[in-house]
Amino acid sequence: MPIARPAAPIALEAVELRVLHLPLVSPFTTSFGTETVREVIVVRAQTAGGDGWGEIVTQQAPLYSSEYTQGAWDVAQRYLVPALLDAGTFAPEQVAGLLEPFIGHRMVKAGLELAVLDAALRAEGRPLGEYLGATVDRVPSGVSVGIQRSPEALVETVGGYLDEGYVRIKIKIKPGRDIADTAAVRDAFGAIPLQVDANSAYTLADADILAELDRFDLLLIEQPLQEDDIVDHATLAARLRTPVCLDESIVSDKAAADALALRAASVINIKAGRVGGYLEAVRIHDRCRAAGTPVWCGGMLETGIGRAANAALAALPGFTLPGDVSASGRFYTRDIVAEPIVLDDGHVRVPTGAGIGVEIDPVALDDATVERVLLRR
Ligand code: SMG
Ligand code: MG
Repeated sequence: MPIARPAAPIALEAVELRVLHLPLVSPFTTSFGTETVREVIVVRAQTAGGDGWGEIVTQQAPLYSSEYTQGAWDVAQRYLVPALLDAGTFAPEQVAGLLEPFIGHRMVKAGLELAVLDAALRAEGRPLGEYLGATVDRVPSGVSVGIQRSPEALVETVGGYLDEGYVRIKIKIKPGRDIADTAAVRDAFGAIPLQVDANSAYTLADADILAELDRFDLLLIEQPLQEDDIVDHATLAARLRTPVCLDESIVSDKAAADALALRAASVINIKAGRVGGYLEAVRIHDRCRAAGTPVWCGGMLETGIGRAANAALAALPGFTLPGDVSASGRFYTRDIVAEPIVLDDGHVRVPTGAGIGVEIDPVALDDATVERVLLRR
């Protein structure tokens, strides 16, 4: 269902942007690199009716996608925030249209839209989950596990997360760290819900190796090939028994429609940042639900801001697989929100407070801030 009841317009007075550096509890390694500190941009929309918060989920370097933090920092100040400040009074549903002339930069657009949406919903006393169409009050929590030193170390790390109660495990793979890692986890833990994420590390020439994963009865393989390899993904999907799920390739509802039409994916990972916002994310959800295609909510190592919003999104009825919606403590010893997201019986609660439903911890926010700017009308 599209948004049942739109939000009331807000009068945007100023936008504060901050670059944060948040140390990770342990290094996070994917096929494209290792992160030890999360660099992220937090957005505060100051409106006549109060503040709203959003998060721009770019990474320091353009390795996951073409977006990166200093590029986001520049384009936000130079073009996107001024376009919103010039518009003055508008509804959250108008943000995407106001920013549409500017090509790409979807993570920036998503962060700005979320801040405006949060301000509007807080002013109305409406929770984001209710606004987006959530149908449950908690969501099953999966965890994304980075590549470890060895398959043995991976088993130990996965065991720790299972002990914490996570209901689904995703392991990162890359060429040379795929079959043995997956086999080690299957051998150690039996029939747990398990999936793998390659972050574009393979080509169609690797199809034989990827087909070896079929014997592990995985929930899915996520983004084996490059972002723009839609046809190759379709070719690969026809060869594998393991369902192919797209992440990086799905940059919009249109991209989702094309991928489904070409049978390039039978599952879709929805990330609001990657697709330009929570409203576009709902459109993809609606499309996939109508097509009978399962979706799940991806993660971008969000702070409590994006993590709370993701829990709301993941509560929509088409999210039939557990998402990468884990506890704040999965990545951070100290989140920037007053109520960190916690794991409760393998689930994360959908916040019930107005807007994103979590309050910012101003001291934690200040302590993590490395750059800050205020843009006014
Ligand atoms: O937020 O739990 C999280 C991270 C989940 O693995 C995760 N995200 O490709 O799905 C993905 C990656 C993107 C970020 S990698 C640095
Ligand atoms: Mg992924």
